[in-house]
Amino acid sequence: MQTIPPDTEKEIYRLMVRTRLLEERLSNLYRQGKLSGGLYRSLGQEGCAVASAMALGEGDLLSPLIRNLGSVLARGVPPRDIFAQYLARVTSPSHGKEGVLHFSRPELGIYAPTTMLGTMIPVLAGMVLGDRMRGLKTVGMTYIGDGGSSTGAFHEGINFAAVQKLPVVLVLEHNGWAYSTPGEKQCLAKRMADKAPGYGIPGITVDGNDVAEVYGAVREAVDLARAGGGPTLVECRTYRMKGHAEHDAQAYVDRSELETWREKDPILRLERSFDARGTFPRADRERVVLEEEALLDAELSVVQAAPPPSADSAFRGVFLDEGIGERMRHETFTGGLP
Ligand SMILES: Cc1ncc(C[n+]2csc(CCOP(=O)(O)OP(=O)(O)O)c2C)c(N)n1
Ligand SMILES: [Mg+2]
Repeated sequence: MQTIPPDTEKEIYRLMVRTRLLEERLSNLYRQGKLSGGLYRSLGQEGCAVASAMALGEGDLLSPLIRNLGSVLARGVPPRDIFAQYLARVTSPSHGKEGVLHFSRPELGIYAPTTMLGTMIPVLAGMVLGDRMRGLKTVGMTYIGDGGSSTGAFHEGINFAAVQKLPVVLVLEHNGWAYSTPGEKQCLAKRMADKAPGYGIPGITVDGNDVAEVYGAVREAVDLARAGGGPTLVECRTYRMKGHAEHDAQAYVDRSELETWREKDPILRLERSFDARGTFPRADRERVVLEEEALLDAELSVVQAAPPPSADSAFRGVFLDEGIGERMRHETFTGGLP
């Protein structure tokens, strides 16, 4: 397993703090009735999202799920884009028409998830297949939950990626719940990584709240994929510390389970590890937290000043805008598109 370079480890710490503080602000806005839709937290899973995305290289592709705010921040999406999405401002990547993480930033290699769980696996497999046909060595990473790994799209996508030896890294966030359905009612396999040999690909299980383990395993999977070794399934054992979304009070969860996992919090774990090794002293970490607080406050006030989308914009960008469809059809028929 590869080790994390010291600077990357510090950056992972900063990005986990950013993710958590950003979600705390979103949670307050949700309670004030200011968000236009739901809020899906990644509390307790920030390490998995951030460390996996940090293992990608430049030009690689990533499609997040609802618990992967940390992944998109790690790929360079600024917090103001996230605030603007949730507050439905015209300045958001989806121009105020869609909330949550359903937006693309192709220049950062980020592609919006479709809502149907599992479907981004075949989509991403197709994208990296296209890149391979053009001679590029792009790696594609996407995520799936323990629940989502029961879908047909998961099976079709991973099987297709496997037989085509496509450079896909699938991070399976095994957090114990799929909405209110507990793990044992979802799948009888104790290790979700055991699904991988059924497709003839490597599967590895790591502690998803230990960023060193996540980064090491995912980095190895990325390197293997880029070298032509095909996909890897990386199962990250973690825990969903909040309900499915802010409107879900988690009444079905045993409180003692939350207490156990609170001790395994990924930020706390990394802080303890820094202390044990005598690297990245507490005072420096506190500075990071203050910097992140200031950044988020500044970005939020800019976003709050922006307007919502105009009513007539509802009709734009729904279908292919005029001209684009014509051009795409022409380029497809004449072989202009890859
Ligand atoms: C095919 C499909 N079925 C159901 C849903 C509704 N849904 C959205 S998230 C979710 C729970 C998913 O659980 P899991 O995959 O374990 O991810 P987690 O929420 O735990 O991160 C469900 C049932 C959906 N989006 N797609
Ligand atoms: Mg789950």
